[in-house]
Amino acid sequence: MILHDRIAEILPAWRDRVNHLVTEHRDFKVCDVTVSQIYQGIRGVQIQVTDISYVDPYEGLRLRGYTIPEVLEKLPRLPGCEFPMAGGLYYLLMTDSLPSYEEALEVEDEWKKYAVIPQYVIDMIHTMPRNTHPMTLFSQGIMALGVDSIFSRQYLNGLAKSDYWIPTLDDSIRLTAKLPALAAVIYNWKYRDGSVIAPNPDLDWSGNFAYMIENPNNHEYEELCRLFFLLHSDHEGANVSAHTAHLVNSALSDVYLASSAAMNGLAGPLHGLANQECLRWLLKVYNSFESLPSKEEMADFARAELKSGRVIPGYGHAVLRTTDPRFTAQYEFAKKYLPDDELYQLVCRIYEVLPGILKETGKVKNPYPNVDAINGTLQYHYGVREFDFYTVLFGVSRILGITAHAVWARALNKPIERPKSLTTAILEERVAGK
Ligand code: NMX
Ligand code: MLT
Repeated sequence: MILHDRIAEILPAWRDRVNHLVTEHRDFKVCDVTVSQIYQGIRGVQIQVTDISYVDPYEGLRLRGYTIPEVLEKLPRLPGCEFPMAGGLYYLLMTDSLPSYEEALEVEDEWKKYAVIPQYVIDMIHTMPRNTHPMTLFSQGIMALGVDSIFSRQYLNGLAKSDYWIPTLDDSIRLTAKLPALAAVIYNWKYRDGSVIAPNPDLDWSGNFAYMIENPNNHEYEELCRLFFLLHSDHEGANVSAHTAHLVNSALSDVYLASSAAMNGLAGPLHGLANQECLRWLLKVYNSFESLPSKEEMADFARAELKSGRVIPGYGHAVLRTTDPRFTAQYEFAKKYLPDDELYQLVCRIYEVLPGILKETGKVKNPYPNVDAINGTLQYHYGVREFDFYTVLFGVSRILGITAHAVWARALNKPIERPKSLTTAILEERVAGK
């Protein structure tokens, strides 16, 4: 397949670069670790190298070196579409180069071969209690798909280490191919009549999700899916979900196991679940006022929230120190397609006021919005109002990045990840100079 061919072509040069660093500069010190970093979530400690994406604190995400506006401009799109095909994005993430239109289509066509969800996975989901969180179902579904892992089978048959990346890529294509349909099975069972709608071969990967949940606003919602799935695909290697996947996959657990584990991290309210929490909070604000609050009213409301010890979802970030460009891209979408939407206008009002209020606290390091501050608003506008589902959409997209990291970790022979922990007594002795 085209991704295999391209990776095989560029891999020797990448292996040379890594070998050179490891052999010629093995003792070069990359960073120090302080006591406060150890106790504060290993924040800022540079523990990994990955080339799939990078987050600059002041500029935000670059996917394979390209900013979000560049990716949106340069990736190929289908005729009549404003936003690019996810197939082209996957080509970029996997191969480090921008695809031609034909190359993006080839990935889309490969996905179409594997897009259908096996009946046993549907049955498993349909037997779960109705109140199961959609992220639990999503994680379970991914695990269940793993019975067919090509990597795990070939590993048992003695596959050479230098070839681990090949079945990892095979698994990655088969898993990512099924994600829109898996998400749609979950959505239709949780919130609709449980119908299983087969993917439409005439649509792309992203557009198919809109089709399979029978979204009535089809064309605009398809466009939103293309944008949303692009924006959430990766955020370098050390966020909770990507790092979890990397750790699990480093034990040579296959990409199904690693992606499922990642989704369990994404399901946390400080990470991906923040988009669900964000919309809940936005509706709470909306319902507290009869019309759009004034700046003063909004500021008073936000101060009261902070005073009661709550975090304001959608604001702040562990790495970013500016407005998240993924927020900005969706903000632009809303400005164009839903300028009169009252929740969007509330998002704008909050954006005017909240950074100043968060700065007043003196402790929030990034007072600006992250991606979650707006994405639920757009879904809500297009009728996807079941906000506990939003993190599944984030997950569908994020596994594109996670699997690209996994293929390259295997291609570059990264070993099992196993740092070191200390005891409090050891640390006390060290700081005392003993
Ligand atoms: N509202 C209220 N307080 C906040 C916020 C916020 N939005 N963001 C940070 N703080 C507090 C934080 O709780 C901490 O307080 P304390 O010292 O009392 O424990 C203090 O400010 C310093 O935290 P930071 O160093 O600025 O942030 P950190 O790197 O620890 O955490 C987040 C980053 C994203 C977890 C944090 O900003 C947060 O909880 N935000 C709200 C949840 C959210 O939007 N998460 C989504 C992240 C993005 N995603 O897509 O996954
Ligand atoms: C993400 O997209 O993973 C989030 O913004 C969280 C992060 O980068 O830490």
